[in-house]
Amino acid sequence: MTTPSSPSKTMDFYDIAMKPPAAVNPWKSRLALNFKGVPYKTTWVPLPDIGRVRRGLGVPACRKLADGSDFYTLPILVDPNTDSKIGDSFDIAVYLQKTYPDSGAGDLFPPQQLDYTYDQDLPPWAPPLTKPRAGEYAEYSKFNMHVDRAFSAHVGLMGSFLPLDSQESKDEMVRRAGVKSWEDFEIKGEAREKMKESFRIMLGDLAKLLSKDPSGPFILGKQISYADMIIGGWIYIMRGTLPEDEWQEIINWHEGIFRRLYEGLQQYAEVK
Ligand SMILES: N[C@@H](CCC(=O)N[C@@H](CS)C(=O)NCC(=O)O)C(=O)O
Repeated sequence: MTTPSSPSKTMDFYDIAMKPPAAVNPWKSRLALNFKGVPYKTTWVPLPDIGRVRRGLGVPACRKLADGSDFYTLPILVDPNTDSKIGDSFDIAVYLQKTYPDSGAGDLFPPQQLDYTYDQDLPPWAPPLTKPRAGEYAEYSKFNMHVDRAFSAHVGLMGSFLPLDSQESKDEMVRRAGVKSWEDFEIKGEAREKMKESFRIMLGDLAKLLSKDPSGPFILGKQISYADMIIGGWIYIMRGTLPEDEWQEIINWHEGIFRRLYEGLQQYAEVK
């Protein structure tokens, strides 16, 4: 198969439906798609329909539920230019870089060392989002896993504010988590303050990596890479979920280094 160097047909990007106009979830891929400047449009899938849609497209599950059964997730990217279907955000970024190396704003994976690990145990309700892979881009893949672990451990601060599109979508999450109601997801009072403090410490470690090149706002200074989108994807989830006062507080921690990253990525944050 010949691969077009710049795609002409519009790709389909599958994201979880939220109350319009919110886009909350697969921001890493959205930032990567916009950075590569490829044509795509979003298909919004209600949470209870993800399994049906993913199976319908013939894309195998990339996560497991705690009981070992398949966990059907988004994003998925379908590219009619090459007849490809990709069902994991890291794979989507690698696919875009390999298939369209000269498209858009540059290389998503410039070689770099990404010194950051998060080795604390995850709570049982936060099963691993990603597995690291060997070979090409292994450094980015390992970083992706550690950053996913670090934010997943604190996702309790955000979960109850997820602006899902319908009561059915909320009911599905409640059923799966084995809790009584949506309100049970909210972490309040002292427990919230404790989790925020742990979040502040975790972000402090990531801030060290981001401040390596003071010409910032990106890890490589003025040059954006997928590593910035790995962190930035989570910052956009925070933006779409945290209450305004908490968002303002958290985004300004550590001398505003994460606010500058968020602002630096805004040029690639269009929802199409
Ligand atoms: N490793 C996958 C993880 C994707 C993932 O876990 N997606 C979650 C949202 S963050 C999802 O689709 N959840 C569906 C559900 O909870 O039903 C990736 O990076 O694409």
